[in-house]
Amino acid sequence: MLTVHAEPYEFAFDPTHTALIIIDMQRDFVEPGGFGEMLGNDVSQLRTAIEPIKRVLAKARTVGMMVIHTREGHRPDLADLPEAKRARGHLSCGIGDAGPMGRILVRGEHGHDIIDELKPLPTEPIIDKPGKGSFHATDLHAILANRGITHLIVTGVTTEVCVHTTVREANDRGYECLVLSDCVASYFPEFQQIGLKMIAAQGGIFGWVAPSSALLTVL
Ligand code: C5J
Repeated sequence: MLTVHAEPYEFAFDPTHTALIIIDMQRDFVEPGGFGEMLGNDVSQLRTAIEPIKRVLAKARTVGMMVIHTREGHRPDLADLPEAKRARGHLSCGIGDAGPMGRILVRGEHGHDIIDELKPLPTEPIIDKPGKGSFHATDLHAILANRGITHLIVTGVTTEVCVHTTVREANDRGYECLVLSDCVASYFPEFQQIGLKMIAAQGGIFGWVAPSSALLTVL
């Protein structure tokens, strides 16, 4: 077992039963000119996570830790897109429409794919998820169970939406989650700060929080 100095207390894990999960590092959320920016968000807030995730990804690959990538998006026929999600925000250009990087949040489109800096290896499962959580309507739980994974190192965007939803889902399924504070990001600095606090509050109600340096030191 290894231990990481974390909030609210030490996070103990066995790397052979731990997976690194990288959530939704997709062009449409992270790159200038994508859907996120089109909605008026400052994508530079999210881009701060790229280099720290790159370092953790390289280390995970070196030590042979399982790596999982996720992408939020929908079938090209949009049959898995709830009307409530499509209509939310009254957007003139929303999910399924032609956006700056192809059809917005549609599988197979340029904007839907993961940024080049964090390109998955062919051996690393990619979970295509229609919702915010990585477990909802996906085979993530089965994939993790088949590999005997009990602990998750959580990275990606955005802290208060897909990261939080995934950590909450994982927590309810019995996984121990360590969220790396510099490897998750939000368009809103106040949500980043409070989102991280909410995870480790009340004795680690959803999990643990630590900077990536604390993990890299023990790996
Ligand atoms: C959002 C996400 N924010 N990946 N998606 O809609 O957090």
